[in-house]
Order: sequence, then C-alpha cells, then structure tokens
Amino acid sequence: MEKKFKRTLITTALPYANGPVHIGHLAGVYVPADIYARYLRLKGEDVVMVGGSDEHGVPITIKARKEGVTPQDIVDRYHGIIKESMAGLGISFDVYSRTTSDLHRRTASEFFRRLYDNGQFEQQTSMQPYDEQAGEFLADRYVVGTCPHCGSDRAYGDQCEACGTSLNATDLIDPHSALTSAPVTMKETSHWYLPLNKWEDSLRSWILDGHKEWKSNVYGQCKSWLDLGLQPRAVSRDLNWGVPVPVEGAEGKVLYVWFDAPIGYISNTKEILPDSWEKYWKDPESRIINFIGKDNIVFHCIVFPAMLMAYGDGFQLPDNVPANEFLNLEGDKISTSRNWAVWLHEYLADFPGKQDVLRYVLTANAPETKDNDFTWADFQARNNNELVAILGNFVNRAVVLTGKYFDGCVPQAGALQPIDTELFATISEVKARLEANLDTFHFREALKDAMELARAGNKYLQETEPWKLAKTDMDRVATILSCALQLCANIAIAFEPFLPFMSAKLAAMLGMDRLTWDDLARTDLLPAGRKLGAPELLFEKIDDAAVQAQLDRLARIKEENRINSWKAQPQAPDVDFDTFMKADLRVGTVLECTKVPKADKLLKFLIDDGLEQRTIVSGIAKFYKPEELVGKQVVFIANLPPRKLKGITSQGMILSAENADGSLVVISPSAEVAPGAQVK
Ligand code: B3M
Ligand code: ZN
Repeated sequence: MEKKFKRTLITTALPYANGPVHIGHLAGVYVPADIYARYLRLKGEDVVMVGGSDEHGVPITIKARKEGVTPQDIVDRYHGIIKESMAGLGISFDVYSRTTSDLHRRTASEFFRRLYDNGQFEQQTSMQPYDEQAGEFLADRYVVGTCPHCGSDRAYGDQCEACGTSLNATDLIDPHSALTSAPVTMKETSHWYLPLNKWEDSLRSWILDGHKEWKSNVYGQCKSWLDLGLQPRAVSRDLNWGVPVPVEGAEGKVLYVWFDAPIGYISNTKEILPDSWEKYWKDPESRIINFIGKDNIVFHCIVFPAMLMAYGDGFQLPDNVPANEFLNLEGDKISTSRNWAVWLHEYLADFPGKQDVLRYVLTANAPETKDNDFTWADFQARNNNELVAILGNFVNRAVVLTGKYFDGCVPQAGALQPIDTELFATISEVKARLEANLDTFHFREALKDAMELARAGNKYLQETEPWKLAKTDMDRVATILSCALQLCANIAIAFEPFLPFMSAKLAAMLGMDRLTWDDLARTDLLPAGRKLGAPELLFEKIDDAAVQAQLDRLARIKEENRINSWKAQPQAPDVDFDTFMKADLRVGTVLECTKVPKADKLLKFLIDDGLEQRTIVSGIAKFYKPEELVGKQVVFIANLPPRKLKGITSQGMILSAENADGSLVVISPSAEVAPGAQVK
C-alpha cells in the first residue's frame, strides 16, 4: 500500500556558484524537480521546493585567484546570474538562497557543533600537501605536477585532465604549488572525521531493504558503496573560504563544502518557513525528495543521511532520490571550464519567449536512465515537428474554426450527440498514465502521455472534418468544436507542469482562471457561450539560421579549446650533426609573389638568392596575401631537388612555423641581411 503523505519537501542540488547554469544542470535536476513541484501544487498538495547556490569549495577560490578578485565577488556574480536565469525559465522555487547567507552559516556551524559535542566525530591527523612559501595547506586542485601515467606536466592533485586518470596529490611526479610554484612538502594536520562505518548497518537496511523502489541507477550505486564498506570521512579542510570550524584551536579550518552544502537544504527551508520548517523535516507524515545528478548520489544517500542520523532530533531521511544521469552536448561531455555548454542565461537571451521549447526538449530527452545527447538539430526538429506541428497546430485549428463558425464563442454541443465519448475516454486514460508516470518520476514518459492529448485532438479533427460538415450539419460541427475546445482546456491543465508558459497563454485564451489537476478529464471545463480570446500561436518555427548561429558558436569554442590545449610536439629522434649540416639554409628576398591558379593553398615566389633568381612554390596562400610578402626576406632550403607543383618547378622550400591554430608564419631574419646569407 502506498504511504500517504501530508506534505512534501522538494530539494534541488545546489549549483556551484563558480559559473552559470547550463542545460546539463537543467535536464538533470531543475526541470524534473519543477515538473514534480508544479504537479503536486496543481493537485493542491502542500509542497515546498527549495534551492540555492553552493558558494563554498575550492573551485570558487581557484576561479577567484585566476581573475584576481575575491571568492565573494565570484559567488555574488554567479549567484545573481543563476537565480535570475532559473526564474526566467519558470523554475518555481519557493526559495532560492545561498550558502554564504548568515542563516546558513549559523545553521551549518550549529550542526557541526552539535555533532562535535555529542562525540560523533573522530579527530585524525594526516600528512597533507603544504606550500612553505605561502604558508598554506594545498587542496588537491592546487597541487600540479607530472602525471605518472601519461607524462603530462599539467596534471592536478586530484586528476590528470590529459589522460583522465584520478590521482592523489602524492602520486604526482615533481609536485609543486599552483599558488607560488614552490615544491610541495607534506605537513601534518588534524581534521574531524565522520565515522560512516558506524552508520553502515543502518544505511544498509534503510536503503537496500527499505527503498527497493528507488531508481536502479541510484540503488545500484548505493549498493556498491555499501558493499565496499564505508570509511570515516573528513568533514573539515585547511582553507580560508567556507564556514569556520566552530571549535577552539581550529583557526584556518573550515567545514568541508560537502558537509555544509546539504545543510543548505535545511537553512533554505528555515529561510522560507521560519516558524514551520521543522514540520517538513521532522514530521513522519512529511516526505523529502532530493533531485540531484548522478555524481551527487553518494553524498545524498550515504554521507548526508549519516550526518542526519548522527544529529538525531527527529530529522528524517529522504523518501526518494531520483538522480539523473548526464546530458552531453553535441556528442561531447558538458564542461564549465571548457565552456562546452548551452548556458541558460544565453539561451534566454538568444531565444526570447521560448522557455517552453527548452523545457520540452530537455524533458523529452531527459537522461533518466542513461546519458543522453542534446543536439541543436534535435532541438529544432522537436520544436518544428512536435510543438508547432502537433500541439500548436491542434489548438490553433480548434480556436480558429470556432472563430469562423461560432464567432469565437464556445458552441453549445449539438442536441443529438452532446459529446464524443471516445475522445474523453482518451483523456481519462491519459490522465491515469500521466499520474502513474509523474508519481514515479518518469517525466519523459509523462510528457509523451501529455502529447497524446494533442495527437488525439489532431486525429479527431482529421476524422470528423468539421469544415466539410459546416454546409450541411452545423449541429454536428457544434459538437465537434465544443469537444475540441474542451480538449484544449484539458491540455492547458495537463501541460502546466511541463510547459507552464504555454499553459498560461492557452488558459488565458480560453478564459480559464484557475487550473487544478482534479479538473483534468472533465468534459465541461468551458461553458457554452464563453467568448474566447483572439487566437494566438502557441509556438513558432525555429529556422535554420537560428540553429546555425548556435552551431557556429560551438565550433568557435571547439577551436578555442583546441588552441588552449595546444602542446609542443615531443622532440624528434636525434639527427647526426653531419646530416644536419648538409641542409643548405639561406635567406632570400622576395621579388615577386603571386597566387597559383586552381590551387587555393599555393603561392609562387620569385626569390633573389644572391646568385640568381629562383622560383619556389609554398603552401601558405591561406595565411598571406601575395602583396604582403613582396620585399620580405625569407629563409629557404636551397639544396632540395627541384619538384613540380601544379606544373611549376619549385627550387627549394620556404620555412614557416606552424601556430597552435594551424596557421603558418613565414620565418624571416630579425634584421635585414644580404640576399644569399647562409643560416648557421
Ligand atoms: N554543488 C555539486 C554539483 O553541483 C554540488 C551540489 C551540492 S548539493 C547539496 O555537482
Ligand atoms: Zn595523465
């Protein structure tokens, strides 16, 4: 038997305020959470959805240092962007706060102190990377060195980005500090650890026995963690950004970001409901749902629950943690640092009024059971072929035909056959499926269910053809359009959780002032005689140019990333000196330079080489205009055997250097020399 709850607290993972939010965050967490919250609200349930920015942690300090600003500057900037853009997409948080708020810092500090006072921590000393010059301990990310696996000299103390291997700072060859470049030493430090092992049995029975209904990706990850056996975990760090450890003698230490961030869910609830927040956390008739991405499962299913159990005082554990997998972008992993993302605030600026298109595509493509890919081609196709051609088209036809035959007023269904029962049976079936899918967090399927309504509407008009009956049987036309309009009203309700902007527009057009889930599948949502608003298109086509502009942007980013990650080629094998000396390198002056017809890469040079004039063909036409090179001095290999290129005999080779972006730059002496001068 399903347990009945009185109220629901929906939490959403707190995005790090070291960058804006992107489609991966949205598809994984915020869009599904928002669908669920809106659905429960439509059902009239007591629901609170909390969110906020995660403003502590090492990545924020790194970004600040890179830009020469304070961590507070960074989080102020991104918290603002994140909060505004989420509101722009209609993510209906009841509160969107931040972990640098006083309330949060106090709440997190008090939480730690209670565990400390109750003897829930173990203190342990360990050797940690230290920068003598800066006088600071170094987080793993601040240790750089050579990767023991691939030899890249840009590996970090937690990972080598060149080969993807996870590392410990102590694995690196020649580790040095990213702060000062000083060699890293190891120094003893002491931290507080939460003994997760102590909670292992309780966690095991709570999850493995008690929550077999959880999504298999979540359940499976928990099981493998538990099967490996849990270890004590450090909950403090040597860092100067975060919530200070509230214990004497802990100067310079802060709470580990993953200790304070989930407590943010509590502080956010307190912020919005200062008097009744405890009900949502402690009343057994309340339930908590954590929406997160798959990389956060262990923190939400193991670490935070252990913290709550250690805290006691009636705190409940989450009832469900419907974590999603990842969304990729055009086949590549989304990455904030590589700027490989569709940023929400940019989307909203580039596609004004199209919030629902993004919500639709991210839901239809949600990475619920496996990683999925976002492509702009799919975005365009789903908009044009589904939202415009199916949903928008049906509503538009119903409203326009009503305008044509009934002066824009909802007709009284005909006397002989008042409603088409089959059509309404479809709505009832869809409602049942929608509920089953929404209740179990299957939002992609639920969206397909809702689309069934629009498909049924199109089919209905196609089969009944009211425009043909208009000459002979207006009674029947009245029934058909009345039914079609009632279906439109049902669409406004069913889609509200998914496409709230469309739903509001449609409801306004139909004169509906309040939408409730209970009304779904009713046949009398619109009274006969009601005057409809002017027909408005719900969706419009997205053209190729708009999509191409996005693809061009991504191509530019790819190119920038390629340049930024450019590395010099490893040195070639040794060449013996005598062999090298055989190459006769000389300087010549360019007398003439012209394009080679029908060869877009080639330029033909006439060179004064000090002895005579020689012709050389060189593949640098993409990078120079011929006239730019006339009069310049270039370095060439004089004693190569002549070669024919496009019918021209080339007597030697002009030397160029290849830049990171693949462009070629001609080598010239740094001051003018006599033509024919040898390069030694
Ligand atoms: N900020 C990690 C993340 O964005 C983290 C989530 C905190 S939820 C309490 O993946
Ligand atoms: Zn490596």
